[in-house]
Amino acid sequence: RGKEKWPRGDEKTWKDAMRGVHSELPEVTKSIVNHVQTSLARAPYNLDDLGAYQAAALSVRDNLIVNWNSTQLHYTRKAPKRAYYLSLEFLMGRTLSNALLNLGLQPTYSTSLSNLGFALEDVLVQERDAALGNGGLGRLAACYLDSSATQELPLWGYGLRYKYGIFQQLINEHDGSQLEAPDPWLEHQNPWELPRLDVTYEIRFYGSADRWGDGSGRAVWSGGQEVLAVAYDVMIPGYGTKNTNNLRLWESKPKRGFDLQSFNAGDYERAVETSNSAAAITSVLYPNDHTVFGKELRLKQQYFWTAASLADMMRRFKNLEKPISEFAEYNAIQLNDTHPTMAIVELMRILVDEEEVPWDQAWTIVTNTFFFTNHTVLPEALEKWPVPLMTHLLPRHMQLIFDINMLFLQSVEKQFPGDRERLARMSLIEEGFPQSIRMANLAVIGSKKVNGVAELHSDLVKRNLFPDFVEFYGQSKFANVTNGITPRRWLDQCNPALSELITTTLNLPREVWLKDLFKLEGLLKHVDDAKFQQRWAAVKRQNKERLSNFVEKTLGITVDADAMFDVQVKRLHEYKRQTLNILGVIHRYTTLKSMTPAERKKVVKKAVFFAGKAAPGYYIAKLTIRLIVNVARVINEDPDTKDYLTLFFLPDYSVSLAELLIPASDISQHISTAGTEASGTSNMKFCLNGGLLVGTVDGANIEIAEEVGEDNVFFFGHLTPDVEPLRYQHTYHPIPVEEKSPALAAVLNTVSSGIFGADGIYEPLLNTVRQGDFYILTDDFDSYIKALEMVDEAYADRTEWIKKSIRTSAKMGKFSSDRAIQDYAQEYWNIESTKLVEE
Ligand code: OAK
Repeated sequence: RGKEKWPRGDEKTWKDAMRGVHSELPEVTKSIVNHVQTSLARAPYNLDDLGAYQAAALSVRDNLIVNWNSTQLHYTRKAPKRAYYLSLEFLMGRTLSNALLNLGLQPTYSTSLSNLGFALEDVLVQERDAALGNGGLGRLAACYLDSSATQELPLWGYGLRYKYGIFQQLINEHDGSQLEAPDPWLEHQNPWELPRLDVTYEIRFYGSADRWGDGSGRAVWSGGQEVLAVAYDVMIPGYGTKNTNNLRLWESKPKRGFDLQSFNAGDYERAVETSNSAAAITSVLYPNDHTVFGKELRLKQQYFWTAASLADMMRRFKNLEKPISEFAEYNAIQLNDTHPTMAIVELMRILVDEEEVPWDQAWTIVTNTFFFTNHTVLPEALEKWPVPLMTHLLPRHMQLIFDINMLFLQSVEKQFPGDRERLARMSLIEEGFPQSIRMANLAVIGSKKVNGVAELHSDLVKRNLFPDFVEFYGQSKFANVTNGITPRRWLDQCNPALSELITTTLNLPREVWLKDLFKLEGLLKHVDDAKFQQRWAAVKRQNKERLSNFVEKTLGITVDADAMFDVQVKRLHEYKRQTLNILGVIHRYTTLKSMTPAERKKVVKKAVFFAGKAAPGYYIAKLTIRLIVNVARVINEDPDTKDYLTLFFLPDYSVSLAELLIPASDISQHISTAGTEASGTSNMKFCLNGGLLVGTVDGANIEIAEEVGEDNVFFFGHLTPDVEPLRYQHTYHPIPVEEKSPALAAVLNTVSSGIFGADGIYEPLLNTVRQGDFYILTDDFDSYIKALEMVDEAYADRTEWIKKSIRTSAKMGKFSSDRAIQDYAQEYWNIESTKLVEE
């Protein structure tokens, strides 16, 4: 560090704090310095940004723990009905900035850190993302935790404490392909969790189940292997309240350090193996999104987590000393997709086998406790577990599933006598070799209500996924809760400049509009105010520069912040059609190439950004990444066009990267084949930050357009009812691409020609379009290109564009996750807010 002065910051502040000469110093400064000295055992002389982060985090954590403790005590004393959100994924991102915002301590920490020689923004980025999720489903769970605490609802999350989160994505410099590296996120200590080494449960696998044989349906399950579940609690602060909720994550451990019996018998290897296999359960998050592989370890994860969570709830319920028949009056359990469906069977097991509740009464309790959300209609995501695997791993649960199924089918038979095909369709067991268990059917029949995540999606759930169940139970069991996002993280934290502008324009404290997002409508009356328009545009410009600086630092390429920023960020999947986007980019590139320099000067400059991970085994998705990266290499080097079009694939998409990208977008793309994207939530985030939307008539895009007006959304493409007939046509009466869309055919040929990489490496990807074209790119391409032309035209009129941007943001009230969580609380769980008050 040469001549730089040490310690950083104000020497007297450091010295006084360390010597205990405290009187004049702010509490926060004392606390940070104290953590540097004691918890970190470090001196100020070599403290770097990471050390400052750790000390600040530990100091903030002290505040959280106090609130968390009081909240939990408050819940225990008041004993309200509680809700539990069971999710295999919680995509939390960073915590320090969120905790500072929610506690209202941002300015204080900023000042104290600055006196100690650190800039808050440099300190915040030292934190590693908690990335215990794949995509939309996991991030939604995180937003709902934020909203439940903010709304002072007694809700806990339950999940797994994976040792490795979602893999880190690297791009192979040589060929542009995706590489995966592990994400050992717990390597540095994690200040946001509280290990509860005393809260443990023994979870059984394998063994045998013996029925009592007395007609009661009861059985005894014994033997097999027992694994220990250990609780880690993550504190979830609410915004503008002291209420601090809990996210309990389970870690698996061998029950004893070693299997002593094998150890003593001289079989050291086997002894260590069982201990490995116990720890393996919570070792890694499965990196597949929307696809199931039927691996035994995944089923182990699901059971381990649901069994530990239910044992925990049961213990808490028993402390209330209420009759077991009242279980559902005190507990509501939300199933985040089918992953936690075994909880239904496990609660039956506890009630019937352990609590000796008669079968019918047990089933009534179960079906009043659970609620089920479906998050996709894609068939490859429908979980089905082989009967032989379930019989081996969870013999008692297999018996219970057969019993539940028999009684259920009897009631179907009663309502629809003699309809065998209906019985076969509705059965929990799918015939085949081997037979398998339909987890979605089990989730439906075991739950009080079933919901989709946007209006269109909820209709498709009823019409395409569960039509027989709608006929059987009636419409009222099936409903909709349109997804939402937390405006705290997705506006105030990621876009402080816009938040500030909104606060001054609305002339309301931000605490007010951040808790009642409909207040944003107040912006509408300023939409024609030229000064306001300028400020709005200046904020967007500033965010674009922030992104440009990041891109320059990470990729070494300069981005012109004058260009229109066009962003598509999400998991790579054929249904999301990143392929359509990259083929559109190539079309724009070849069009530019064919122009004269004078013509080019009239074209709207554009920078296109992609980011997103592909599942490690998803060949076509990985090939798409490779194409994007290699097209970027060609385009960004082309002297004819690089002033007008640049293309970037930003590696390792994450919550934190989203926080940088979203505020910088002018336009974002949500272009799934109609009827395939259940909702989408990043579409809401972009719009909230004043970005406009290019999209298909799909998922929540539709409801966004309803709010902001169709003239502020760039819709294109075929509608949901067209998709099936088109697929039929592709199969039985195919029309060659050349006829359907000459423009697309030309683009495909450009790729085949080898200018982005020879040897036909992209042919398998191109063939998904040329043959079969399941996601109807050939049918949508021309209207997609037209929509992008409309975007160019609209963007050229700067003032009109800014107005569209303001109007869009102003109408996002509906998409706050506060609205969504209140809907669940009132219409599903029947729980009430309970505010923590100081005593
Ligand atoms: C992941 C695995 C299995 C089933 C569904 C998913 C998933 O992430 N679905 C996504 O959920 C989001 C939250 O509801 C929706 O916004 C996305 O449209 C949906 O694809």
